[in-house]
Amino acid sequence: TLTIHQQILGAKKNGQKLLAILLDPDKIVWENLDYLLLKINQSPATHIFVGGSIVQSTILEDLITQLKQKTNLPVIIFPGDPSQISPQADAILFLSLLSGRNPDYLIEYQVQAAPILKKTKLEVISTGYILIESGNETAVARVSKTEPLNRENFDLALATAQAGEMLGNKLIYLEAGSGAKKAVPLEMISLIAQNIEIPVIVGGGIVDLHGIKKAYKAGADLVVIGTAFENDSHFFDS
Ligand code: 1GP
Repeated sequence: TLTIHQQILGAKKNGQKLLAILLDPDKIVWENLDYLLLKINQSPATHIFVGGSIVQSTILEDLITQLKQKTNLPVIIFPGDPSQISPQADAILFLSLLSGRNPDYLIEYQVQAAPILKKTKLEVISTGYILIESGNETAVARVSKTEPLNRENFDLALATAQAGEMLGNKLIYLEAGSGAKKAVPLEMISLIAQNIEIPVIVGGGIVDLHGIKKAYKAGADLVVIGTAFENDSHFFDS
């Protein structure tokens, strides 16, 4: 069977667009979980991302258990720090925050996480994580104490993505931040998607189905929806 990374590459090759629902364990209303899972199963989502800037590990574990029992979608950890590792997930985005200059998020947390990950069977998917200015301070910027890239500096964003690819990352994640006022600029997505080979994930501040479609059209291979679905479990109904 194919790894999740191979499936993403295959989808890109076939022009099939992917969609991840991001669940932050801290924001789950547990009484409504079964209904939420039903809505996820009815949605066009192809992946579930689980994580957040600050999450208690037991809650992460509980959520992943439920997801593995009640959906068939691959569950991928999208960690805010090395405590967010659960062997029950299918894979983890092994992020390096390339837009920032905080060594903790560039390499220190990865060093801490490596021996823990070695003891699990999790598929580790190295991902160049690039935070783009979004018109408001987002949790990623606050918690990582890094500056996002200027949303008008396309050259810098492209060079950062290309450096991420040359470093051997398997994916590039263009992130406006959860609850971003402005999503990643479409022209920036398109410039980067055309000038790297690896798949491009785009998320942050996408609040309607039209926004998803536009990101795909610009060249996103996988779009992440967090807040919009969190606020409205009928988001994907139409
Ligand atoms: C955040 O990209 C994700 O890491 C999703 O952002 O919550 O704004 O959809 P939203």
